[in-house]
Amino acid sequence: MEYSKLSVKKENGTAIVKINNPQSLNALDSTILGELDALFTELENDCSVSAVILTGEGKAFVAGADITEMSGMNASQGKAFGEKGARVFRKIELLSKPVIAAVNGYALGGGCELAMCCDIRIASEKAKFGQPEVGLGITPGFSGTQRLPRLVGIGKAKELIYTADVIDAGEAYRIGLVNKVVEPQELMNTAIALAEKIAKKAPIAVKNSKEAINRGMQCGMDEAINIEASLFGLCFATEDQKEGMKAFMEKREAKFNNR
Ligand code: CO8
Repeated sequence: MEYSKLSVKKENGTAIVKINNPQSLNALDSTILGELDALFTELENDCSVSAVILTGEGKAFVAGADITEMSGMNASQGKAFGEKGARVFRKIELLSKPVIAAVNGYALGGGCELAMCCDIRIASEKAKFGQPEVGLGITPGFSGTQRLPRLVGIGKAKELIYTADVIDAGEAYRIGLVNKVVEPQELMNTAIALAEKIAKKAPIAVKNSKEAINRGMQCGMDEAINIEASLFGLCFATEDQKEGMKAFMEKREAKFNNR
C-alpha cells in the first residue's frame, strides 16, 4: 500500500517507519492515524520484518494530535477521534514484534502517547516530552492517562498531566519515560543496533516475552504467573528452543529460524 504521510523502509528485518508531515510537526490527523492502522496490520503479517522503529521527519517526533482538526469537534466526534487513536496505539502496543520509538524531537500530547505505546524509547538529546492537553481544555485522549502512570508512577504522571509541563530528554530518562538518551546523530544507529540485537534472538521467545509482560501487567500476580508459565511452555514446542539449547551445549552461536 502507498502511504501519503508515512515513509517505510525495510532493511535487514527491521522496518523503519517515519511519520512524514513535517510542516505541521507530524501532528496526528485522521489520515496519519488511518495509515498507521493499515501499516501496522501489514507489518504484523510481514514475515520479513522482525522489529519496527518508529520516528519522525524533521524537528518533531509528533507534536500531538492535530489541533486544527480537533478544534471544531463536538463531544461525540471528540470521543470517536480519541477511540480511533487509542485503537491504533493499542494495535502498535500489541504488535507481535518489538517496536522501538526513536524520539528525534517534540513528543507532545498524542506524540508522547505514541512513544509510550512502543516497547522501548530511545531519545535524542533534542527530544522534548509532555502532555499539554489541559492547556487546550482537554484530557490526554490517546491513552496517556493510562500509560504515563504505568511508566513513571502515579504521582509524576499527575504532575506532568495537570501542569502540562514539557520536559527535556534528560528528565524523561531520570523519571523512566525513556530507556536511553543519545546524541541526535546517533539516534537512528542506536535504534537500529538495538533492533538488530533483538533480531538475533529467538523471535518466538521475544514475542512470547512481550505477550507475557503486556498481559501480565494487566492482572494480578497469580494470573500473571500462569500466563508466563503457558507462554514459557509453548517455547518448548519450537525448533528455536532446541537450537538455542543445543548451541549452548555445543559452545557455538545459535541460528534461529522463527519456528
Ligand atoms: N496540531 C496541528 N498543528 C500543529 C501542531 C498540532 N499539535 N503542532 C504544531 N503544529 C503546526 C503549527 O500550527 C505550525 O503551523 P503553521 O506553520 O501553519 O503556523 C507548524 O506546525 C510549526 O509549528 P510552530 O510554528 O508552532 O513551531 P515552534 O517550533 O514555534 O513550536 C511546538 C513547536 C512547541 C511543538 C508548538 O508547535 C506547539 O506547542 N504545538 C502544539 C503542541 C501540543 O499542544 N500538542 C498536544 C496536542 S493535543 C493532543 O495531542 C491530544 C491527544 C489526544 C486527542 C484525543 C482527541 C479527542
